[in-house]
Amino acid sequence: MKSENKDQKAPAPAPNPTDKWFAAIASMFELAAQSEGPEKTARLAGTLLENLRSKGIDAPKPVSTPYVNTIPVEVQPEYPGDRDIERQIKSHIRWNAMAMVVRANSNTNVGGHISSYASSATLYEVAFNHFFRGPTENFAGDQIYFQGHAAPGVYARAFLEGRIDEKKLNNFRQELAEGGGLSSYPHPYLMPEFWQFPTVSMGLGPIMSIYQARFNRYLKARKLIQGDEPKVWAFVGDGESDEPETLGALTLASRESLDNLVWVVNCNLQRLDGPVRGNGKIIQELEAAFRGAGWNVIKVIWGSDWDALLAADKTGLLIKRMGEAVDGDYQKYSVEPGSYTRKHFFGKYPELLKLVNHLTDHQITKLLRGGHDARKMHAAYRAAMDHKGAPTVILAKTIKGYGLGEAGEGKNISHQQKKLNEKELREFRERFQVPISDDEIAEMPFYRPPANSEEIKYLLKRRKALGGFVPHRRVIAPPLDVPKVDYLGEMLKGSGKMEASTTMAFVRLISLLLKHKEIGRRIVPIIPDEARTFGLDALFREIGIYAHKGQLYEPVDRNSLLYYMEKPDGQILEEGITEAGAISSFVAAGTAYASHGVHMLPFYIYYSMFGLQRVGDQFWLAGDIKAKGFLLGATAGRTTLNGEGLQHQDGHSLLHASTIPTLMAYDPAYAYELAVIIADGMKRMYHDGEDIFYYLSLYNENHAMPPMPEGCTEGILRGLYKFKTGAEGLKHKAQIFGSGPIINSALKAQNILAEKYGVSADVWSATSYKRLRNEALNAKRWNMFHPTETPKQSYLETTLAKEKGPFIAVSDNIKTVADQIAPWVPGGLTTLGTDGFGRSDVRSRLRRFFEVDAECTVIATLYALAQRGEVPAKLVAQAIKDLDVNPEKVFPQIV
Ligand SMILES: Cc1ncc(C[n+]2csc(CCOP(=O)(O)OP(=O)(O)O)c2C)c(N)n1
Ligand SMILES: [Mg+2]
Repeated sequence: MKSENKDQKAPAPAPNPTDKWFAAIASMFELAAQSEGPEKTARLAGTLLENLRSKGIDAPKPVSTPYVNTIPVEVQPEYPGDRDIERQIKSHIRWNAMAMVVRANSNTNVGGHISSYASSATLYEVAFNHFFRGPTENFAGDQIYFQGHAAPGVYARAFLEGRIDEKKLNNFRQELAEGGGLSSYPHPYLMPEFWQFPTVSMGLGPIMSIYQARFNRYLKARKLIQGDEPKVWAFVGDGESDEPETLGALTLASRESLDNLVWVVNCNLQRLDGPVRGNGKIIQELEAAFRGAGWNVIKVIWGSDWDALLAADKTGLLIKRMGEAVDGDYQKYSVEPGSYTRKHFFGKYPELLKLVNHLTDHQITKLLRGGHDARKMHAAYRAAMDHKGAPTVILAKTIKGYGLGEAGEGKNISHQQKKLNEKELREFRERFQVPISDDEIAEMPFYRPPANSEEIKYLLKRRKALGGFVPHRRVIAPPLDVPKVDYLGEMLKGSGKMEASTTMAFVRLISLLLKHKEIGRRIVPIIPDEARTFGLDALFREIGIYAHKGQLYEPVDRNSLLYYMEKPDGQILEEGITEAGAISSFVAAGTAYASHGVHMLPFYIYYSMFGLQRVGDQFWLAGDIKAKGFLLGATAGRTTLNGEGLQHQDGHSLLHASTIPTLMAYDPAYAYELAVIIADGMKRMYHDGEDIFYYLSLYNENHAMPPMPEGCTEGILRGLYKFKTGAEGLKHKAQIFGSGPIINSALKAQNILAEKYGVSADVWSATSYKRLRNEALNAKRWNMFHPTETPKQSYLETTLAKEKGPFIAVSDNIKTVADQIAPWVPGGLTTLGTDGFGRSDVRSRLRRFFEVDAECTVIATLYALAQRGEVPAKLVAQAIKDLDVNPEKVFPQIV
């Protein structure tokens, strides 16, 4: 330990109760408590601290405040719009949103949700009329993550705006109906000119919005975009806040000072089954979490009707009562008549009963919650827009199914309600004064006021003033001039005597791409704390790590050539240990062409086991949102990643990858294959504009990288090509497919088979079983529907048709990966793979254990020949003996 430095300034002493300042302030608070009550005094203390902070004094920040609105009525701004017209517009939207769901279900039972939008209509409408900015020539537009289940409300508004016609509205959730329909939830893949961000898998919208806001800053810092900064808005459910992804990245947003980010949590106190926190208060719980994480928190709990009650509450008893009641109570107040609330909420204290003596039961029923009050929401949004230095969350209290009355307002079944009877429809119509006659009501017609009505003129004027319609996804990025494979020429030449892994080859490849004049600066290397593992650490110094504050400290390795360099325009996104965050960055970068009109090329390299398996739903979302880029599952293979064992060894990512329709899945063995696949991928995605993305396995085993053989480009891309023909003049013939470094098992087996057993085996590199299968399926399907025409043959079928002998596949993946093509392999496919949990050990023992080594490949080949009657069974038995394989050995596959 260092000796204490006497010259150092001593820390300020803790406040001493005898200190004159302390004593004065303390006695003032005591006086306040006596006259105003403890609740008001606590609020006073909070406001005082806040005041001090606004004057630059670093006063402590409480994580929770009383259960009242954060913005006091005294500082609430004037409402800038025409509230009557806005209310009418909102009512029409409410009706249409409800009608589209109820209509769809009366015809088809396709589902849909009424109550989420019913609770959030005001949250959206205030923002549509006053805050959301649409894209213009020079502005990307605000980026809005709508709550997935509120989609009917967004469609209903677009209907009033004239962007969606009645037929489409009628075909909500019936996308395959004649003339098309509307997707159930926000899916850019299905409605590419409308939705920007998929949100319906709970938690993904929230986390993506944080990384989107950060990526916007990254683009700006790197001078790839200019002009006004979009606001990123995320509408989140209170139930959704239980997803780890929702709250998991909060501190990133505050650390990065993302004041371009606003979350609105719709606190309707309910989720699907019932209350979010019946015994507690979700708003208070979230407030503490967000404040603790450094966010600006604005609570909008009470509507304007409560202002007078709070002002009249001289003792703070009302605030105390508000704090006492739990969410389960508040839900009850929303379903019971005003008399119930009078008795059970106010009635707990006689003084509070007096406070509401002047109100009828009906008036008590109508006391609004903050999230249903446009003025309160407007004040919150205004404050969020003006807040600097930190992201804002607005916790808005609402009622689930607001306006549905008996049909579901505040009820536990509310989320699932999708049918209303005629009586309920009439009540809804009356409550929101929708001009639909008694004769028509049972038909649930949609209602759109005439084009020249005040409402429509107002609505369009507001959108025009704000730049245009939202949501609106537009793709304006011009095609990129991507480098051809020759640019990666050195990767095609082979490594000579030197051995390398495909991971090392990738490091070389990305270094070359970073130097390319057109695309170099558009490359976004994304790494979740694993750069050193993959040998990418040299990039730290070459292109820098993005850090909005730069580097405020001297890194410990400053004197080394490749030090850990952070800088404001750094190119690498070093995410730390968050695969969920890293894939969110991938999505933000991979969709910059649509959200900013700028092509970016993300290369997200990660530990393959912690990708598709861990955050697979986000990979799926990347397909939906049409993200482009390359995902690199490094340290792939159940046996190539030796030592690490069961939780690390991946043998199934390629199978996961094959489930995502637009994900191209490759398992390259050699550096030149990698170069060919990536060059073609860049062309397909960024030049030809295909909506696809790529997954490639990378391995860490060093082996010789051969030069690229002539004429194999098509085979590499389509999934299979002959790499090395077997010896001539032998009696038997076989075909072995190898992938990744396990191609070396095939090549070694080729030698043994030729030398010892008279078998000439051709060795193939199988780069994409997924692609082979999909092409084969397509051909088969075409043939089925065109039975009288000349059948088509897939690439796989044509390629294998002329080959002789049994087919054997060996890879470092579970067998189902190669088995994808089995139906089209003449005579069937014998597959070797790594089914079962991994083990920690060295490669050679692992490969024997999983039976994917050269010896087991020889045995499998001979056995396949024996089954065809081409060699005697005893030759197989002999080989098992010769090659020292124990036939009774344990095998990890579990039945
Ligand atoms: C990951 C995930 N799990 C479950 C669901 C099914 N689900 C859809 S909405 C919902 C309840 C949503 O409650 P909340 O977030 O409070 O939203 P609200 O509708 O109340 O505004 C559930 C469980 C889902 N869409 N995504
Ligand atoms: Mg909810």
